[in-house]
Amino acid sequence: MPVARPETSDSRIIAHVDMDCFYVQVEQRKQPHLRGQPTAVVQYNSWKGGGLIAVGYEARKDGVKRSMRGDEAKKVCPQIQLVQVPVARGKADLTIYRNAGSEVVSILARRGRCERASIDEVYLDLTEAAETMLKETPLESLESIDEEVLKSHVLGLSLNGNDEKEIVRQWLTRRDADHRDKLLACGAIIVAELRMQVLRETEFTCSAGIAHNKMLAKLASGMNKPAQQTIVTLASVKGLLEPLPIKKMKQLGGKLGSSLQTDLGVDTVGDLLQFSVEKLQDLYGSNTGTWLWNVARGISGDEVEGRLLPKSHGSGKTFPGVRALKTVAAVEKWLKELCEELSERLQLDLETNKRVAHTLTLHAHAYKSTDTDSHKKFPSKSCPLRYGAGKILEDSVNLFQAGLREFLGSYMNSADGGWGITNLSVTASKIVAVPSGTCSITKYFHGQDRFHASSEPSDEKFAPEDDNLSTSMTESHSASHQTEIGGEQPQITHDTSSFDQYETTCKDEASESCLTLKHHEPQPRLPEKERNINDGKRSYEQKRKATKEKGTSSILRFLQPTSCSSSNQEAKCLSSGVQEASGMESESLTESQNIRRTNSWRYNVDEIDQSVVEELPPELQEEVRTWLRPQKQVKANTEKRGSSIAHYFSPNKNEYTNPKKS
Ligand code: TTP
Repeated sequence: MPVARPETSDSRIIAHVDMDCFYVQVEQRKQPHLRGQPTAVVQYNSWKGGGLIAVGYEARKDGVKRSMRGDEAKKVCPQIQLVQVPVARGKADLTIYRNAGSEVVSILARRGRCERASIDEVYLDLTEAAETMLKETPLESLESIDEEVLKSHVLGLSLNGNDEKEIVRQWLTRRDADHRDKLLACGAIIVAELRMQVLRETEFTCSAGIAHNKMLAKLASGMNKPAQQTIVTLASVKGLLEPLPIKKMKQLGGKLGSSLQTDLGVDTVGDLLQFSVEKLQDLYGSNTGTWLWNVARGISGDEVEGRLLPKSHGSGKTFPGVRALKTVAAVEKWLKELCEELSERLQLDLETNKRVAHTLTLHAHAYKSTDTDSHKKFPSKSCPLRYGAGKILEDSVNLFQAGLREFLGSYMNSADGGWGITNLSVTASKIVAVPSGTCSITKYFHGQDRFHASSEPSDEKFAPEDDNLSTSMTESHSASHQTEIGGEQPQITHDTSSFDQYETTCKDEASESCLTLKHHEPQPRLPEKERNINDGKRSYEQKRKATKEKGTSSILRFLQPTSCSSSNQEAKCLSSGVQEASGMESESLTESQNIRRTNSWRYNVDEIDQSVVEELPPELQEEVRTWLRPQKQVKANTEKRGSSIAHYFSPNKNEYTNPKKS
């Protein structure tokens, strides 16, 4: 849901930098003989020459479009060079592009707060740098201005066939210019310098939009490509926005945009101007109504977040048409590949950036072959993330099975047949820095429990409303982003939403987890000691067997409702920790709901496997062991020490005393 944030200041200087035909540039740097040649990057599946995922500007001139397949591109441009995207584990491997994006980010971050918005997009807050420049060097006294700055496009500036660069020079150096325009001019100089630096150090060109907020900067960066920059002056905002199709605006590509069209007859942003804020609030609620009113006027208070790293990691694959996965075994096989990739990236993130992810989400697109209810969506499911490829796989399989049961409904069992999976992805999100303090186990696991239902995971990656503008870091395969050709071809599409959509939940979560920290306590650990990516190389079956033999393998598994007598309930219990991604559930629970939920936990002390305890951070093991001692003693101990662990495991005294009898 969009969030209405008032402008903090209309003299902020925000830039949006977008790499030009990014994958093509990366491939051209790798194979310099491709430079200057019409080039496109195609997906790994070679059917009909492979689907084009990035098209170089030389090829675009010849009429090649991203919606084409390789064979079609060759028809319109016979000399086109088609480069296949790197492949690993039977799917596209985007590592080379991610790394290239990181190179660029590290350069852009030198002049101001930098937010990595996708694999090839960055927001910069250059307000401070622009103010400093303006103080130090009055623009009217600038003696030489670089060509790259003079090539800027200044929206609203009348050129009248005159020398464009000269007009831009005059605009940049106007003595009587509005202060905010002067800051924009400084922003343009800084961005041009940064772009040239990127070119020198990486050999990549990029384009940029410079404006007073993120929304306007983003709109402008794509207006003049490649290797150019566009400035949005305050005076040009109305003219820029008015003709834009409403569905092209960020967050208006989906249902909200459709409602504006059908219910209010709003086709362009300009059409929205006729509605008062009260009217929009009446129709769409206070927040969304205000946000819409702001959008129509180019108002957006969204801050550039200082974040150089991705907000989530995802691994996914499409299986369209006859390639649909029709058995649980086939799904498990692919989940193994996806989970191993995800685990490797999480491991790398942990080692390199000291960050941990808290939530695992499984998304799928599915169909039922014999069903009137074919529009029903496969529910996205999430659970706390446990490190180690084997554990991620185990949890993903559980999430999948929980989703499948729900998708099929009670009248159909989830055995093989009658259904097909056309898209599968696993995402690790809620990534936070490993805190330097630690938290108590109670708070840690309570935190994890909260994470279960704290957001709508499908919004993180597959928000239908966001499918029009941005791209993101993760390879994902939302149907809403696909251009299916013949319904047969795998299509690499870009997650268009994860970054922007994800921000609010991540931010909230991060601050929330900070609240649980006690800085005087020892260094926290990951929930699992097993973090070795080699884990994933063990077969899933082996892993499962081992888990079964060992008993409960993790504390999260242990923390599940019992009374799994019926097979249905058993199945539910099996998917321990699985919760539907149903919005702000735990955040909005009332006290009584919380009590009810707490009371639903049951456990059996006898079933607690020693390995569960061993998986805990050493400083907490003793606390748990103490608690596991005979009831009386535990009770005395916990009361004396005021430990909250008992409260967590034991919602009420009777169950606590003898859970088996309850
Ligand atoms: P974009 O920024 O959308 O496009 P681009 O960089 O190729 O070209 P432009 O100059 O017009 O911005 O996407 C960035 C990269 O993401 C792109 O090079 C390839 C990849 N990508 C996909 O893999 N699938 C997709 O559906 C899209 C849109 C992009």
